[in-house]
Amino acid sequence: MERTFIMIKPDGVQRGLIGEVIARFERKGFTLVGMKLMAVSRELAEKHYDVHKDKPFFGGLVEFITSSPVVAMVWEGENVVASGRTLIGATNPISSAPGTIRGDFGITIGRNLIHGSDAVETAQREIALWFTEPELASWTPANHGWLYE
Ligand code: DAT
Ligand code: MG
Repeated sequence: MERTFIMIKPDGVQRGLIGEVIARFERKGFTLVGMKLMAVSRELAEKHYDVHKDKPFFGGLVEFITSSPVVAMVWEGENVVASGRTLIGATNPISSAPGTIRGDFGITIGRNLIHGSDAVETAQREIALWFTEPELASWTPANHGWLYE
């Protein structure tokens, strides 16, 4: 079973979309194995977005992520990394399809509501960065046999 790191960004929390986002992952069939609402330190934000440190938007991105609480989550399921990105939609809400989280609720790239790991290796790195092992619960939902062959 694969795991991915999903974060509802400050705009999603401030706009009251926590439940909306969780509902979409839940009804798809994915399993929530970790979740916390937290203020993000500058150090954590910079580490999380390290790959973008030389981009012109890096400073603004770190400011934004540290400006108000986020909801950090780990979701589990078959191909949840790629499938999670599909649920989230394209980075720029101009191009994110209706029916995706960004497509339904976002207008601009700098306020695109949600983060999702872009690859299995990235997910492992991000989960280790945001969560400790005891914060993650391994469990099998009762409907497992109705979700997977
Ligand atoms: P994603 O979040 O879809 O993985 P990314 O990794 O390319 O996208 O960028 C990380 C975040 O940085 C993205 O969600 C929003 C912000 N961002 C990316 N490109 C940007 C740009 N050109 N201007 C402003 N913010 C940008
Ligand atoms: Mg990314």
